[in-house]
Amino acid sequence: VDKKREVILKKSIIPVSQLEASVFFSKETISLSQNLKESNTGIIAEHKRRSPSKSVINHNFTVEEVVKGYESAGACGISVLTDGKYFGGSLDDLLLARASVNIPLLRKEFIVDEYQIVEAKAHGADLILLIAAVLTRDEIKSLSEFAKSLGLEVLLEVHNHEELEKSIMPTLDMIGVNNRNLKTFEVSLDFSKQLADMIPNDFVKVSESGISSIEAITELKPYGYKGFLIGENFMKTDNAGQAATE
Ligand code: IGP
Repeated sequence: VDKKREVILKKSIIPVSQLEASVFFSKETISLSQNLKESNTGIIAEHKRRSPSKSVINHNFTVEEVVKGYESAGACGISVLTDGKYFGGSLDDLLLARASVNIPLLRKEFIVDEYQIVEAKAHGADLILLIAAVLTRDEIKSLSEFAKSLGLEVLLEVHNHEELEKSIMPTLDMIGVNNRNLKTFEVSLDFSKQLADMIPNDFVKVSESGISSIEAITELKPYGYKGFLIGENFMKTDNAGQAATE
């Protein structure tokens, strides 16, 4: 509800036509799903200053330093949180990241409106996140179709069987299982393990959140996971990029 109000306000401040005039809007996007298929590490590293479950994670580095570190460490892609209220991020973070690296960028946001997808593209994103927990099947369909029409890939996030079942459709590229329950903050890799078999093979499988060791990745790979979205574990170190190489 908050996001919808935010979007309505912003729409009247920056019109779509202005976003469409941005240099990035007409730039060709880079495919994260392709990178993940070809990679044997599959790391998607996240820029995350703070979170509702952890408050401050790290404030010692600029976005540019963090994302350049991730890129040189060999990440397949980078997730940039643009939500301000809960994560302290912004679209400026996405823009700065775009100006710093050449690997695929995910706009990490609670997307509820096409306008946010236009914003994502205009600020240099290559893909967007859609969260099944906050969208109906019809919304997932129209938002993913719209993203695809702009050349953006779509990562759909699920946390349980029902969310997965209602969401399967050909306009998605990757399906991510969030190991963190967004309501209780409980984290367990079992969520990824339990849902793995139900994700059709046409989608690249991504495991998100709570991944803090190589062992976790080794454990998840046999379930078919190709992508591993890691935020806090990299951000909390003194050298986020270095952590991504280890
Ligand atoms: C990263 P972690 O536990 O490595 O910091 O998690 C990422 O998965 C998490 O930030 C996330 C998220 C989200 C944030 C997953 N889904 C939806 C905001 C909205």
